[in-house]
Amino acid sequence: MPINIDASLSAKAKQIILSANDIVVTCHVSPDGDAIGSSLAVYHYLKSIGKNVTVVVPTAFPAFLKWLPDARNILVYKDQRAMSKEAIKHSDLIVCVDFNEISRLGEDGMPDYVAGARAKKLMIDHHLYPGDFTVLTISYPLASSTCHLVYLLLSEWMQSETLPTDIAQCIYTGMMTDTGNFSYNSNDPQIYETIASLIKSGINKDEIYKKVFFNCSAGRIKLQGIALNNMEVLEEYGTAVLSLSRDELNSQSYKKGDTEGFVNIPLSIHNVFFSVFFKEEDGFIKVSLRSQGDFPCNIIATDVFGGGGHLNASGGEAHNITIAEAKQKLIDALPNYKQYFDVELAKLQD
Ligand SMILES: [Mn+2]
Repeated sequence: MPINIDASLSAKAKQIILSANDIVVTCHVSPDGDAIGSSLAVYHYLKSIGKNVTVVVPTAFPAFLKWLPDARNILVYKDQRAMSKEAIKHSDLIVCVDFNEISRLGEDGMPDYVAGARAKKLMIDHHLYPGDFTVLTISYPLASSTCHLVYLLLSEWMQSETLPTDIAQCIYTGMMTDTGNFSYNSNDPQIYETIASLIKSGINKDEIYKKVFFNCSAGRIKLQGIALNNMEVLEEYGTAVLSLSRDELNSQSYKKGDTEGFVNIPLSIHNVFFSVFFKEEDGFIKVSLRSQGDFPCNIIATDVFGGGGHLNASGGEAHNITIAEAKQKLIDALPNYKQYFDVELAKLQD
């Protein structure tokens, strides 16, 4: 179903923007491509109509997004507290993109600071269950990315199907990353009509792909090799288990973010629908769980590892045991979930 942004919502949002002068744009903690892309797209638009704009994000964002136009001007609240607070304090409008609840602004006091600011808040987002901390909420949970919503709004506000190239680059980056390069949530023709318009706006989508995805450190690729070498596949459960010990992580000078996405790799194995990744952090073992279809990995995350999350993506922790013991704890627990395994095992192909 194409996304049709309600015309009166769009007009009201534009009115709110036109009547503001000093505007802060912000997004969720640990910003991803959609969060940074939508923040910078809105930033460039607001600049183009003469507003004084600052992007303030709660925590640092990944290096593979630093090439985005004006990314160097982004303030990180956690690291640039005084300047960030100054911008928020002096703003008369805060545009909140790609998050639904004020608590998504992190754990460093930014939620309270933004909630207490005199500025009006405007939300543009695609997560379920928007909170009620704004004067206007533009929420379309069926949209595949916030960047796509931003495209629909800006093309309406600027009365043009094509947009300035810098804005188009930001929007494409978020659309691409939030759909795994158009491999999920991406079956609507409207997405490709929008991409056509972005290419007409001057983006080079192949270059953007390279900048974002061909940007790994050698250490990350080596850690991927070690994790896969440690992989165990439990065929009778359609399950794969990965692990990385502290020593293995240290051997490749591990940095935060280096193991992002590893847990998804085993899901590309024929007839594997449940993947668990154990990573030895300082003092505990972090457990990431992913599944496909109707298999509820969050139930196992909650029962076995005191965590939780979504049906197909969840996490938990194991304390005071070794990585081998944590793996065994999982393997011993699997028979308790026979009813769920049976549903997925019945769907498997030869
Ligand atoms: Mn998003």
